[in-house]
Amino acid sequence: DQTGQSSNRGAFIVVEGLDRSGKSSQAARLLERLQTANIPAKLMKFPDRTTAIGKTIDSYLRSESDLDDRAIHLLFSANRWELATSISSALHSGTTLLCDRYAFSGIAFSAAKGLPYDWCRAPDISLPAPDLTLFLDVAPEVARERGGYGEERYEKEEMQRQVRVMFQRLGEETSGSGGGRQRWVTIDAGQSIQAVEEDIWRAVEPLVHGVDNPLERLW
Ligand code: T5A
Ligand code: NA
Repeated sequence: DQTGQSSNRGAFIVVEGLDRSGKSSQAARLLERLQTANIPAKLMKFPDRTTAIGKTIDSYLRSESDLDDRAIHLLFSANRWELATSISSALHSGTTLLCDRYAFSGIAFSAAKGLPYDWCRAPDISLPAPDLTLFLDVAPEVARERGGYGEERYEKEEMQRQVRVMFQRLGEETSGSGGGRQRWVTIDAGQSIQAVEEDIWRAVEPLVHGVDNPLERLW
């Protein structure tokens, strides 16, 4: 465009991490920062517990119901697919989209339970791919000390340890040759809330005026 800052679409930025790594706190701060800078931005969250599928997921996570491991995995993925069109239309209308958890959580948690990694990845193939994934990395023993830990199904230290290994594998695959333009940045989430916010801003700032490359599909 005339300013030379051509921006075909908004950036798709995903925040991932272990339970209690500070994703929601940081996503909210980032949204506020973008809005203060007059950048059109929107925040989404997965699981989106408000839809019919989301309500089933919510009940499962709060241990009010039980489901086969594969069935719940597919519901988490279906919950993303039911919002995939709104993700791409928001991006193409120029909105920067922040997403609190996405397909990487889907794979990491189910694979940590023992389901085959490739099987876990299959239902998320060809979802809109983030331009940037911020992985908030924190030692499970640090996360454990934070507010609210242990209230939901997966918030046990041994499970979180397995999940962390899976996230590391996903990060290597995403930033490796198969990842196209998709970037994976690991953030030390064991720091103060303000220090984490600054590290995140450094990674996000180059994308806030929009991106030119077409929206990719996962894997
Ligand atoms: N899941 C999810 C799957 O199995 N498959 C999937 O496909 C998906 C999408 C629910 C569960 O679902 C699983 C993963 C999860 O186990 P959720 O709804 O995102 O996922 O979980 P929540 O309970 O909402 O969020 P988390 O537990 O992950 O917490 P956050 O968002 O990481 O942390 P936040 O910001 O709420 O902070 C937690 C506490 O820590 C403090 C905060 O003030 C708060 O008290 N805190 C800090 N304290 C010190 N230093 C810092 N830097 C801090 N940052 C935050
Ligand atoms: Na959260």
